[in-house]
Amino acid sequence: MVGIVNVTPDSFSDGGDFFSPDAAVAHGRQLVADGADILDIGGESTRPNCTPVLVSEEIRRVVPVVRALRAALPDTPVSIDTVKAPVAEAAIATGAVIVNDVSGLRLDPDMGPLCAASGAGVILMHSRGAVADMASYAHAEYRDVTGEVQAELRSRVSAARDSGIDDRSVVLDPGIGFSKRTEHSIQLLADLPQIVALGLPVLVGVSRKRFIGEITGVTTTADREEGTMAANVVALTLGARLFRVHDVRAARRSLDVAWEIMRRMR
Ligand code: HH2
Repeated sequence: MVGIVNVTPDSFSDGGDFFSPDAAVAHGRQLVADGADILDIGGESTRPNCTPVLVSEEIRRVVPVVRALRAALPDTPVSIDTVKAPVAEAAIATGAVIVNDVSGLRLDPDMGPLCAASGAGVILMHSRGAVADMASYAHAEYRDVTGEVQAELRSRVSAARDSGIDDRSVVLDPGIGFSKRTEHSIQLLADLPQIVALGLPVLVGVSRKRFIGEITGVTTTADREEGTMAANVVALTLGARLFRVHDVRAARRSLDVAWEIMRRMR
């Protein structure tokens, strides 16, 4: 279970809630108490038309939070959600051990070599385009969404290998809601076994996303928790093994119950 700590003023569901380091650290502690195994710290929103964040500002946002969380929760691995190698480098120097790159190593040529040299774990997420438009529909044209996402993820795995990253450090993520319309996100989740077939652990990030709002009619992002639970449980049954969520307690409980049943299936 990966708990989300957004140190941003503008994230789509919790922007501004944990923008001060103290609030972010208190939130991280709560998420771990609720059952998070990993905390994912982000200092830049990917919501469409978000304000670009300078490297120096992103470092200023995330490094104190990584440092404080490492001190407060030394047994909880910290992941840094960034597409910028200098931000990842600063976070790793402060104790982060996983790089969550929503561009799948596409946007910063230094990211792959940095991850290889540091031995960090790497989440390779599928997306298209730049940070400002990757969560929009600007590049959401597909003839076969699952086939194309699978092929593009395979090429990101090759890029990771070319940088010297060990396959054992890599997790794949289909990038739900990134360069995808609602029908694409739903189809990808339904076809998750084809992403699992790439042979690496799969993470899904469905938490509170737009496709849930479009299915249920729920516009308030924080009220999309029931839909989030349903999508996570289905993803678990289809092979996902890591879940990036805002509401860790509800996700932990629902996935623990689903898993107890699943592991006895004959
Ligand atoms: N989704 C978001 C951000 N980072 N990382 C991975 N690996 N997978 C995801 O699905 C994913 C992600 C978007 O959610 P959030 O962090 O809540 O919003 P924002 O980008 O507005 O900060």
